[in-house]
Amino acid sequence: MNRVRDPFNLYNRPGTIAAINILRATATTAAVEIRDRAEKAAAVAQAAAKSADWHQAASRAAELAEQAAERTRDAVGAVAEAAEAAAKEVERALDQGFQLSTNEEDLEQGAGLLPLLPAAAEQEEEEEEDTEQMAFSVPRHVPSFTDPARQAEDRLWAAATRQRAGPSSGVLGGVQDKVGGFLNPDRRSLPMYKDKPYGYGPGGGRPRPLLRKKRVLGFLTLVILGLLWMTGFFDEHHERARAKLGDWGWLSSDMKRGGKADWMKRRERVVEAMELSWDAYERYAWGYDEFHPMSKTGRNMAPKGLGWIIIDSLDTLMIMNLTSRVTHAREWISKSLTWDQDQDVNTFETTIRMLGGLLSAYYLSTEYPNLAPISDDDVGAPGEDLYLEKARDLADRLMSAFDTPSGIPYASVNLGKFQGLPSHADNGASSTAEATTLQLEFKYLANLTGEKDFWDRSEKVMQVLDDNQAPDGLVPIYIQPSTGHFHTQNIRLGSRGDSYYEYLIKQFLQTKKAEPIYQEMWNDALQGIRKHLVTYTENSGFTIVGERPSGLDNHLSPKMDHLVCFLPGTIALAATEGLSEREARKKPGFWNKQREADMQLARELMQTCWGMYRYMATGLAAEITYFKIPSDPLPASNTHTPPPDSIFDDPLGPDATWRKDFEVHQFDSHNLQRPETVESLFYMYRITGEVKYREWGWEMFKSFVNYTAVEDGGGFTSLSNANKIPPVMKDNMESFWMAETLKYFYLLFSPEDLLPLDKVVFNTEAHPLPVFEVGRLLRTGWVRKPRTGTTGAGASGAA
Ligand code: DMJ
Repeated sequence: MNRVRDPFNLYNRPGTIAAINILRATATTAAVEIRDRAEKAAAVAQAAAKSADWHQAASRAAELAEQAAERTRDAVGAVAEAAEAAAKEVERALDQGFQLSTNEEDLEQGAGLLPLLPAAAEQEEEEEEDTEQMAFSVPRHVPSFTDPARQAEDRLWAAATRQRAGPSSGVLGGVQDKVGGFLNPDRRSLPMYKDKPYGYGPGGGRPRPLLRKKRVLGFLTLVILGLLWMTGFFDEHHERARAKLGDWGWLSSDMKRGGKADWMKRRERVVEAMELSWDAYERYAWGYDEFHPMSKTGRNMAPKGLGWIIIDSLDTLMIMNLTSRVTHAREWISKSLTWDQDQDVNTFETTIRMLGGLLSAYYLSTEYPNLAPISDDDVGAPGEDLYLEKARDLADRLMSAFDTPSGIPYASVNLGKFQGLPSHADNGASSTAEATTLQLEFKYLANLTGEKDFWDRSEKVMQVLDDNQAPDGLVPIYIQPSTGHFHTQNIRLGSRGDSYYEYLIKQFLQTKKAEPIYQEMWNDALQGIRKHLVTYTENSGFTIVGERPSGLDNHLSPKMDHLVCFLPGTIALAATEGLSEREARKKPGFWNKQREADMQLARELMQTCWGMYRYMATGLAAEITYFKIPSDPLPASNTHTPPPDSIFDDPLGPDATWRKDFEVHQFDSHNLQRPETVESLFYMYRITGEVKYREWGWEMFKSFVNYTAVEDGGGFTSLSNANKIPPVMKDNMESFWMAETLKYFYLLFSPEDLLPLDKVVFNTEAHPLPVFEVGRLLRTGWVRKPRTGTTGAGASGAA
């Protein structure tokens, strides 16, 4: 084991060890980040000097330099916080009568040596012992909540978040008072890293000679902080921190002068919500697959964890340019993630969240290197393919789900055994949406790796399903892997049905419209939706999409899952094929009556989904909403005028007529932080350019912040009842809160050229993947069977 001298003879003082670890880790991360930013800015500045277009290059260099300065301020702030906490712990030790060793002989002989990297060493030992893993055991990189070092760390961090009672004593006291006070007027509200593994950051746990002696480290920290403080360096950081906290109590600065909304400021609020969510997870449940923000605990879904939250959130962190958090996530993926576990997982969920998340991270880190740049992610450097390697490994395991008699994938796979497993329920049937929402991911992976099997197996599913010739393109929600035939007659656009439709049009767009077969299937389905599922409410004429639980020839149930609210955005995306409505209307030979009607349907459904939020006490939609429709439902083709948007401002409040069209049952009144409505608002705003969609999104975002924020830096949580104030909280943060909901809010408030819709397709978990060209190897390998007719008489006749 590496050792250094311990002149203070502090060995076996867990508090001290923890303090030094925190200081060293924080300082290392800060130093690396500062260096990287500065190097990048310098490189661009040099290029600017040589560049012909020096104006543009110089302004880019200035931008980077500003970013570097901002990161530097943040990083130095973190070092200062850690220094203060560490110093307090040392003071505490000294207060307890702890003596410094001055014995030269001791020092010469190395007595009282302090082990380097104690956390890492302990971990190594644990790894050796820990050969037998039990289901749901705690992974290695999650700290034990009972070990003494952890408790000492807890004290440190608690100390760093407590308001100072008075001036502290000891060598560091005066500086701490000034720095601490300057940096953080209300420390309890500022989230801090707690569970960051020791040595985290590029360079891992390698000891750095300069930093070995804590006296040198402490001295250097003090000198740097002193110099920076004297030059007024902290003033702006202080302002920034205070502004952030002040603004959170809603929301004075989101308007420009003249009463116009400042969308960039509103977008910043979303970044803050993301930071709070991530930091809470990082602090209380790092490495776990589930996060329970109220009890501040985590839980795993597999013996060593699956990275469920880390991987699902990664591209949102990248898009928001939260570099240090991306670095931490990447570190975990590099050091702790393994798919080699004897664990059954859901094929669909693992594909859309984990495979989709990794592929998206790969795409963003290679195609948008300026988003959250990480130095060792550069082309040519080791580790550049980390995300792709992990994706490929996972995909190989998930492919075992497709080993079925029909080619329809099984609901689950055992990752470690490479084994597909039929569902335990539903007679072994798979959900239709689950079987048909894997294609974007596997096809992109085929494109990246050249492995045709990924393409062929996922495409085959579409053929087997379509061979059933579902009337009017509407598919029952279960399908049998053993036969390839549908199971039950239940048809809906909510759970188990939804993303089948979504992936039809997105497959068409993913391959630059080279596969018209999927657009045809989408068009059939949309006509089927109009014919069988769309109707209007009784009092105010809202447009809804109901369900046919007993097949197309039986009754229409006026029920909408929140999940159905992906539909307005997807209809608009299909109508313009990713263009803005203005461009689409101008494009020669493109616009027609059908596209016009589709946009109208998208607008009307969007309004209904917005109404589902307006109806609720918290302003947050329920999981399921029922609607009042006439006993003989009106067909979509009926002459119809949707209500004006101002209907939601009705001064009659709870007695407003429009409210009579909505109904939420108590057991459906939960809100799971779902993304579908803000997802649609994002598409609707991008495509129509109508600001009202942004405004609706802003109202929703405020409701999330007001009613789902958890005290004590816990982030945000789901609600068990969103229809009462205060709401009943549920103590669970879904991974799609950071993966999807916050990402779509961010994109809704962002300029339109960020991830343009003609360049990317978002998978169903909001992970952006690029559009690409099909080639001779990877192209459509099947044709549709001729249709034999349609069924049902539409909403009116069949009800
Ligand atoms: C996410 O996992 C995906 O959006 C999926 O398509 C539906 N369910 C959740 C979000 O509600």
